Amino acid sequence: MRSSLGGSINSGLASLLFFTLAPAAEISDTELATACHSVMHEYTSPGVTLVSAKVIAAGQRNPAYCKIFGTITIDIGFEVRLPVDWNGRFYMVGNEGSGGRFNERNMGTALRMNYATASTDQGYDGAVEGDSYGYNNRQKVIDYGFRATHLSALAAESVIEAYYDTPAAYSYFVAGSAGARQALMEAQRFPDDFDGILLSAPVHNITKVHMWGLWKAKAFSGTGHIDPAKLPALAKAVYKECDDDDGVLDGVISDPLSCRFEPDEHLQLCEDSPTSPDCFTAAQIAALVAVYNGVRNSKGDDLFAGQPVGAEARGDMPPWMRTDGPESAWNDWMLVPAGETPRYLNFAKSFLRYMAFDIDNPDYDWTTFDFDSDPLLMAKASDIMDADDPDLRQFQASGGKMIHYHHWADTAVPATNSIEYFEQVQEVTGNTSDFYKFYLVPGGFHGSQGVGATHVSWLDTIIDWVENGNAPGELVATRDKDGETVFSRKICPYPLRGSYKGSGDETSADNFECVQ
Ligand SMILES: [Ca+2]
Repeated sequence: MRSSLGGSINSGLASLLFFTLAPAAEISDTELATACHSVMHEYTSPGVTLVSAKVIAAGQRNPAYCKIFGTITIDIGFEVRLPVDWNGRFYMVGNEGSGGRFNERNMGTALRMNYATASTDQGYDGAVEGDSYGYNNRQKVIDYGFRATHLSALAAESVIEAYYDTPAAYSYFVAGSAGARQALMEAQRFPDDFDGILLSAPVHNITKVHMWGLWKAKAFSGTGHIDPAKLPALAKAVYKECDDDDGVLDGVISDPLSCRFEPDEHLQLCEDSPTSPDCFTAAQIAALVAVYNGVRNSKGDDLFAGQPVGAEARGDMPPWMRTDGPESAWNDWMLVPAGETPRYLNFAKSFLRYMAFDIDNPDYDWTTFDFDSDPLLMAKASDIMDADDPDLRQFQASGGKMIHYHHWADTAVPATNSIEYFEQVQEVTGNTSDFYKFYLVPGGFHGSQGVGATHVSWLDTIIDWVENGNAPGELVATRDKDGETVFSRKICPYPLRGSYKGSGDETSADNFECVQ
């Protein structure tokens, strides 16, 4: 079901046929360089310009590969990495954060597994254009929204075919967070681009996720500010109410939605010393209620889901957060010390200044955002950038398969936001089990294992579904430390959830079952 640009594809590389005939070791550096360069010189496709082609020798962390950089009319940049020892598949990666550069890290992961891989810059060079690239520039916003990902996917597919003289047998899009918005865009708008899509923690309705950022920032400003030193007291109160709801006192809250945690009832109110780490003022409790309940306008309409409980305790953070050790997922994504700006607010500020409204205002003051009137003013931005269309019937009809998962203790994007999307798709398509599976993973933070068991062989699972027709059901997740499994848990297709059977080793998934 892969697409092609329909351009003139060079097939002059048949003599090398790396992955089918000749072992990599028999190809000389000169032959490899010639093959890599000839793609650039001979490939033609409307609107696509290949700018450079370089052979990268095998290193400690990468196999030998041909690295192609190209542009697509006008501002879209893309990169394709073509391993000499190819597994016959295409693995496109999504972007991170605000985009504007290739996702080197994830391309590296794909390359080490011998996939041909590609990344787009989403139509702008972040190092040159900064976060103001969309300033009164609709075309840039469309590139970022969906066009750059789609056109880069098509260009990469055709470059792969030109280089290897055969198309990729299967194509996958693999991404989390901001990149998972691109993944859902592909399923919604370009259902023939990929055979398999694996996505996690999507920022799919990006206008709403930024609105959620503003809501958090407003709640925790002024008298609502809470110093992160109070997090242990908050975590203790939450876990006291809810840790054993799943039958096991294990530091993981498996079903946050069944937890009844009421800040005004379960937290200690400060009487004499509001700076004490053990208590909360009335204003701080009101801020917590607002954040746990979610975004509301003045009429009380529900605009965005609230933060599920279970992310307050310290857990493992992803390496890119550059922390010294375990931290609460509320650090930085919820609470910051007085005088600091949380990262989500910096993202939201840029978005409101240059992307959100029909006429951009670089001086836009985020504190003026009106939750009654301003969501409507983002309608056009939403049409372009929100990957929230629940109608996946074309993706289903084309035979695509999609696995979507979300860690329950994610504080960058609440898992409830994914639940809402999945349920909307179910409403449109009925039973999704032949093409779309959704999993919630208890205890995981955004992009890290947090306090839970989150290691699941997701990639093998989507490949087995696409290539062998084995639809995934119950899965097993492990929590690993220093190469050893500390404990394992059942991961269940939504709406099922894992529950302790009541006896047996609590560290083994065998003693858990998926229940309604
Ligand atoms: Ca528990």
